[in-house]
Amino acid sequence: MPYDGEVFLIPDFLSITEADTYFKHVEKELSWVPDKVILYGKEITTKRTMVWMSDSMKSYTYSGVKKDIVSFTSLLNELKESLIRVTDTPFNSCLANRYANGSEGMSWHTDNEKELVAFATIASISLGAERRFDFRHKITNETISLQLPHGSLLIMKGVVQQYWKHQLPIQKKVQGVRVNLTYRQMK
Ligand SMILES: O=C(O)CCC(=O)C(=O)O
Ligand SMILES: [Mn+2]
Repeated sequence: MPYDGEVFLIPDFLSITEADTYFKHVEKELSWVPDKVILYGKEITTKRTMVWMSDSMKSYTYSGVKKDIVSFTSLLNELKESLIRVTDTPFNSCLANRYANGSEGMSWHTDNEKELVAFATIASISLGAERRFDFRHKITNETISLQLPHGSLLIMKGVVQQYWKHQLPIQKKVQGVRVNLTYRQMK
């Protein structure tokens, strides 16, 4: 980021072989469920699917909607341990999102839920189809776009969530599945 927070992208954090292994693993082993979010006061079910994983918690309520939480698979726990070493952040949970194709995305938001440790680093691994990822500054409206390839690591750090929103835009031309793993530090 030019100002107000730090973002790092490591496009080849995982080798293609490692990324393929993780992608197959999450496709096969995770029980993907649609997300429920409150939009304009109404509960809606998203097309994208998700899984929450945590070291300890069993459920968590966000925007009035209760989410089930499962334990880490051993492979995703190994990835957590390596991200803890690389970023020096004690991650204890992971939100996995699955987008079946480019008609699914996630609209503008910040990751600043009260359950998250404030200003804590978030580590985001992308698997599968490459997608664009946008940041928009809350005051200046400056927009910055990145490409998130298979096996990349995006690190969001410091005050970035206070000043910038982010989105995964819909990209109708993208055919393939994308999975995103965001490792987080919950209170
Ligand atoms: O899929 C992505 O890259 C973004 C996901 C995201 O922003 C979130 O889970 O909060
Ligand atoms: Mn987010």
